[in-house]
Amino acid sequence: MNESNIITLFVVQIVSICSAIRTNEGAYTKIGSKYYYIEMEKKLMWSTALEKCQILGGHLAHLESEKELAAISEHLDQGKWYWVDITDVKSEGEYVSSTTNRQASFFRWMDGDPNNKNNNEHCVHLIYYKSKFFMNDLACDSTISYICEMD
Ligand SMILES: [Ca+2]
Ligand SMILES: [Ca+2]
Repeated sequence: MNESNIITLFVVQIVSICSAIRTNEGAYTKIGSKYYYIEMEKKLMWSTALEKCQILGGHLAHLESEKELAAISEHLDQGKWYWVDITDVKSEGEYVSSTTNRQASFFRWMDGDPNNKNNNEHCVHLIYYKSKFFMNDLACDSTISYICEMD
């Protein structure tokens, strides 16, 4: 790598750090008993959101109770969809938490879901429906908002 490439790389990193600071990216907030970062602007595929949360020192949100879902719901934009840490990409119908690598323990599915539409819905997100947020399985390459959680 020559000197100008190194300088370019350096500048790119500085710019991305400044952008992160400006947008408060990765600023975790205590909601209920946990710390979350809710991405309001960027939309990513599930796997990219998973990596992004790791880069930001956490993991995709691991919801464990109705109480946690209700608490985080207060902070979400009802017009947006948000990835959480559940996927059945390895084995259809077996919903695993990517945080624990074990079967997920808490679900609040929307009526009629999970429906694995077109045999291609393996990642779980939150969606506002009528009066509250529910879970739905969605194609993993959909680009939507996401919620990170830090332990
Ligand atoms: Ca599925
Ligand atoms: Ca679905």
